[in-house]
Amino acid sequence: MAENRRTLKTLSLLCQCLAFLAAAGVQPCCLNNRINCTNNETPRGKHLENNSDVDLEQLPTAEFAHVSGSLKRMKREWVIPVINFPENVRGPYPKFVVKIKSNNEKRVAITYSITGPGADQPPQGVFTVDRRSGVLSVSQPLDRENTAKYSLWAHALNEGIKAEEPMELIVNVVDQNDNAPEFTQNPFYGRVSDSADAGDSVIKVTAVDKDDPQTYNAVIRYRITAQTSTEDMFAMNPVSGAISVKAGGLDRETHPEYKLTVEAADMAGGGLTTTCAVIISIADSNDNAPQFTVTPISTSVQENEVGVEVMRLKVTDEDELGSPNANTKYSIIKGDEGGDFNVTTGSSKMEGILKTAKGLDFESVPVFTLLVAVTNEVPFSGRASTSTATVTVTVTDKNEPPAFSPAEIHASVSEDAKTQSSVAELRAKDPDTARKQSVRYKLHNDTARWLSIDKDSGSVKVIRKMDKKSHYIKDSKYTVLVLAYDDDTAPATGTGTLVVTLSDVNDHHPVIKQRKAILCNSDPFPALLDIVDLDGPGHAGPFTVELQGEHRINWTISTNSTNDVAALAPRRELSPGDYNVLMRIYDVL
Ligand SMILES: *[C@@H]1O[C@H](CO)[C@@H](O)[C@H](O)[C@H]1NC(C)=O
Ligand SMILES: *[C@@H]1O[C@H](CO)[C@@H](O)[C@H](O)[C@H]1NC(C)=O
Ligand SMILES: *[C@@H]1O[C@H](CO)[C@@H](O)[C@H](O)[C@H]1NC(C)=O
Ligand SMILES: *[C@@H]1O[C@H](CO)[C@@H](O)[C@H](O)[C@H]1NC(C)=O
Ligand SMILES: *[C@@H]1O[C@H](CO)[C@@H](O)[C@H](O)[C@H]1NC(C)=O
Ligand SMILES: *[C@@H]1O[C@H](CO)[C@@H](O)[C@H](O)[C@H]1NC(C)=O
Ligand SMILES: [Ca+2]
Repeated sequence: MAENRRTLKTLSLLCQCLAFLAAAGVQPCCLNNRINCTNNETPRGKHLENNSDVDLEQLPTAEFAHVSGSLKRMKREWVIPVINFPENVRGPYPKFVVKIKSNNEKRVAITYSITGPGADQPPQGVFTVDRRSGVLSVSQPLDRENTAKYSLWAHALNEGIKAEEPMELIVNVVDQNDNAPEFTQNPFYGRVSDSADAGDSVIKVTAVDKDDPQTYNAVIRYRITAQTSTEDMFAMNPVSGAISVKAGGLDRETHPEYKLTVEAADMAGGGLTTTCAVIISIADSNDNAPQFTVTPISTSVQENEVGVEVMRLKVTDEDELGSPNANTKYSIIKGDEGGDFNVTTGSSKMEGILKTAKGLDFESVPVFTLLVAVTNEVPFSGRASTSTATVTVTVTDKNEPPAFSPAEIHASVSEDAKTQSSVAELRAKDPDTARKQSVRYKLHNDTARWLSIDKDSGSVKVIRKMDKKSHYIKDSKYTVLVLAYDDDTAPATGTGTLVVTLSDVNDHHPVIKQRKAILCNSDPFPALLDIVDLDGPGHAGPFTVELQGEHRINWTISTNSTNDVAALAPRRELSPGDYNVLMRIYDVL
């Protein structure tokens, strides 16, 4: 019973102590950047030069729990009072923190000590205890940003023997606003298109504050303090630090860059401040259409020239040169229905090169009127109207050569053709209808000198016997290049090919090779007679063989359409002896 009562008493004492500590806890008195405060209203923080001016009995006290009964149970119920002590307290030091006290103090001589980081472990000696009085003091200003909390163990000894269970003392370092916000970088670089609208975000800046995030010491608000332009083009969200476009109308062409000064202030805007630069570059957008420098434009081009440069169309663009907003593309939107022209972009990207895609024909279209449009590589972002140029292309006439149609003329001549016999009538047409010209003809490589041509009419004749066995003949053909030229001062010449096929003449008789044949008189195998004809195909086999007159009585003959062979056989059994058989052979069927 006595034990219980004592425990209760101790607990109630503890509760008083807790309440007292809470009341005496030093509040963060140093708001708004005032870090020179000392608190003279409560003993905590009082300078302890000597103990004589302090009434020890009236100091806030942390009492050891009385050890009795189950230690475990005690420990669980043991609530450690937290001692709040502000950082940056102005000297002189040491300063009083709390008095530790054992209930056995009255009965026996107690000596006090503290252990733990800040006492006997690094940072050593921040806290010290008077071994006789139990007065715990701090020896130097505390820095919350360095150590926000100290855990010390208080010990009470009687003649070197533990008189109490060690008590844990937590010293919470109370934050003072001793750190200004810091921007995470300086300057910040932002970029926004010059076509951005009001409200479009540009960049978000961030500042951090080392002070206690649980207090206003670390609550940051942002604002823009200066903008380069006369008009305020940007707005800032005070809480997030996001910068956005305040009003449209940014123009890279006049203001390629803006410089802002932004401020971060803690105490939710009323405390310590830091500034930082924000450089915002205005990105180009395609808000200017490229323009042709001259319009309309006239030029001329020679007919029949493919891929020849007709002209270069120069353009200007106010957007950022070299970017897709200024680089150009071209198209012919009118006047080139036949696909005679082609416009490509020059290497500078600021000119269009008009070329002929086909050979132009002066005789069919002497003048083209083209409408060429220019755009950028990317679409226009705003309202920009496409610039066009009218290009008048005059086709200049050129002396064109007469042309053979078809270019290869085939003719056939008998190999024994008489001189002056006609071979072919050549005709070449002159396309220069706009000029009065007459066409002349010429043989180019009649190397064998067999032919003649009439200069005016183009009539080709044989002038010498053509020899089929000549080395000029290839595959029975004699090939000669023929020329047609006009009577221009600078004549134009067209060429054609005359292919003369020498046709064969039937100047050989077919003959039977065998003059004698022997047959059996009874049931004989026919005598096979070979037929020979020295003419070429067309004038040789297949052959027709006919028996003559009375020879048909005793004999029969047949020919084979595929073989040059005649089969002679007796009609009946003949008496042995010599027989003359008369037959006629034709080299036509
Ligand atoms: C802090 O110090 C300044 C100048 O020494 C003084 O004017 C001010 O009153 C002091 N503040 C407090 C709370 O003591
Ligand atoms: C400290 O104590 C001594 C006497 O022990 C006394 O002379 C001195 O004035 C005291 N100092 C202060 C600041 O009270
Ligand atoms: C124009 O010429 C260029 C290059 O010679 C070619 O790549 C392109 O396809 C041509 N365009 C037309 C429409 O012929
Ligand atoms: C004439 O020239 C053409 C083309 O080179 C050739 O094929 C032909 O055999 C030539 N004719 C003669 C007779 O050399
Ligand atoms: C003709 O040819 C056919 C087949 O090629 C052959 O059967 C026949 O005997 C031949 N006649 C003569 C008369 O050679
Ligand atoms: C036909 O054959 C018979 C009998 O061998 C002979 O008498 C006769 O002279 C022959 N006729 C001819 C025209 O050879
Ligand atoms: Ca542009």
